[in-house]
Amino acid sequence: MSEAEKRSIDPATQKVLSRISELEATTIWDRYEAQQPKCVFGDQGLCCRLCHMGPCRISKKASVGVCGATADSIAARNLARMVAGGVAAHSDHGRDVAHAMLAMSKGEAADYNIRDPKKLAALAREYGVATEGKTLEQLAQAVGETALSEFGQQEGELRFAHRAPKARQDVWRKLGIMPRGIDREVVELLHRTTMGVDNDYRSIMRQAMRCALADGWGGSMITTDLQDAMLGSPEPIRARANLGVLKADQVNIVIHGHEPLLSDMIVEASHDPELLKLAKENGANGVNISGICCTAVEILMRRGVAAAGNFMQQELAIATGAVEVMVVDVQCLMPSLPSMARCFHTEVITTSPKARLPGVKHIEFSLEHALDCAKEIVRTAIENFPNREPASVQIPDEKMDLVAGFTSEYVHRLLGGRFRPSYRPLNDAIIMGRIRGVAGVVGCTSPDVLHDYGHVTMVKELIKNDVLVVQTGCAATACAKVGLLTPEAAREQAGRGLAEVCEAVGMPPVLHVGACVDNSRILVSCCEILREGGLGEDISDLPVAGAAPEWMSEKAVAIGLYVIASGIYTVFGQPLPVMGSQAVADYLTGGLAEDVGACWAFEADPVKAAHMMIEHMNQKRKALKLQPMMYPPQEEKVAVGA
Ligand code: BF8
Ligand code: SF4
Repeated sequence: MSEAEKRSIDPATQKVLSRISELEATTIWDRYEAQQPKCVFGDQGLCCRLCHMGPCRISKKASVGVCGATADSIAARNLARMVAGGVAAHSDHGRDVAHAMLAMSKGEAADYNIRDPKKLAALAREYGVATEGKTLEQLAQAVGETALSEFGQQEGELRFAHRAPKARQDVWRKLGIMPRGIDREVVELLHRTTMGVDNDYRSIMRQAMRCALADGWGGSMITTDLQDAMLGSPEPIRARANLGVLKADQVNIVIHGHEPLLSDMIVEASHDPELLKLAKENGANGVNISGICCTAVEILMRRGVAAAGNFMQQELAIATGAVEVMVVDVQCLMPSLPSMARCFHTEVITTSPKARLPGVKHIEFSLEHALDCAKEIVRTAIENFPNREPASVQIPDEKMDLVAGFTSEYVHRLLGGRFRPSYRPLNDAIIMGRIRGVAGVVGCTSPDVLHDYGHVTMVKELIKNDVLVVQTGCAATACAKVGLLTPEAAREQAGRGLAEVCEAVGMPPVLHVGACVDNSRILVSCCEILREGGLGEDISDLPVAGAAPEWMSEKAVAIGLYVIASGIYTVFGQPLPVMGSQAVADYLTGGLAEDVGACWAFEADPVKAAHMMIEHMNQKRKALKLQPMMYPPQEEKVAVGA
């Protein structure tokens, strides 16, 4: 096995990695190796740096920190702060979208409009705004203002939390974790976890849940819904994924990060006749846009723009030698990008005032001049094309077809038909045992594990066992690259029951529902399934499970926790950094179930993890007294306990 094969199962990634070994550049994998072995204290959650009496490390020699903090409170505080970081990232993105909607409504963001007026009207009604006789701008103003007020709200309950079934809302109220205001929950969690405040790990974890819920049913949900209204709600769309989408004869602009307000404009600018003419004059056959990470997903879902890769592939895109500009906004940007770019002609451009890289060109994005800013970026890329060294261009061939864009609203229509939109066919398929349940397989890629292996292996095992899979973010890109996001995958790889359902409506067995903020769509779909009837009263009754087999980000921890606090059992590939505290580990993997009806599990083997999820679904099916599965498994399955 080559070094590259030990790092990724993706042939395109392997090819570029082999090439990089000849360059004066490191990749995330090299730097990961240089960091081994991991610091045990940090890895187990037993290092505290909260005040300058420390840093403190819990060991046999010292069982408490200088202040007396135990392993339990240190591990819980560290994890809680990861949650706060993740919630802040998703939610600050949402805040900017709300600002953009408001600016647009006042004529201060003239390049934007409302592409989905129906969704805007539905949001206005949900927010209690009378819609009759109102212009789109008036509705956008009301929705933007209400959404913004959710961030600074001090008392009461987040509005979208009321989308959850009544039984779930009761769980949250009883436990005192109903989120009040998005910023408030983040600030309170940070306050509670400073030196000498909350030192009861259960109490810390409850506030962590409240904060996480303010993301899932607040910041992330606002992001998803307002973006849909402004940029258009996704509908199934064909696209391609992997490094092979880069084009040797065109100007390549790779969009990387998370916020689609600018990337949407860059796509627009790439069609500008004047810029296309300039590209020709510079020797290029056009301007080719592709993306990395969640920004890629956002424009893939709405405009069919290709995904060049997931998180672990960002440096590799540059290392093809074919990228004129990598334009970044916020989140998951490796600070190493400029050094990789220096090996080639690639220009990295930062655009957000919140995310700068030293020595890197900065073209600041503003709502007022969005299209002009996008055009400047496209022009910079075109003018950089002649600097490309054709001899150093090595683009791997790999690119795979996919279908993406399955929002909760679209699935409603897809299953029930235009005249009778309904989740009934899905519920019936679950009740009758054609589909065992639904799994959300989401999250990052990481050098901690073999790249893409966890996602692909887990998803194949799940669909083989008649589990419908929904995906977001880098996980979806991993599975897209091997063809799992095509309708054909149903016939070729899914169990018989799932294949029958997919073939009847022409959908893939793995539904791409969007970026990481769009995990909120999965929550909404769960609510819809419950409302349709026959599968219980609460989200925790449903035969559903979540997983993040290759997680690495604080955002993944925030998502994991809000998914669990919403009642969904979730398996992470690598344990959370709390294992140094038996009490916290036990609470997260067991005690939580008493509080919120679901808990975490950790399993590195994706096949075993898939069977833990399957077993969980079987138990929920039993509790609901659903019919036995219609068809026996196609082949012997690995026997794994729950
Ligand atoms: O928010 S899956 S590596 S890109 S954190 Fe980052 Fe993880 Fe990818 Fe999108 Ni989500
Ligand atoms: Fe040490 Fe306590 Fe300060 Fe943490 S808060 S560094 S455990 S003294």
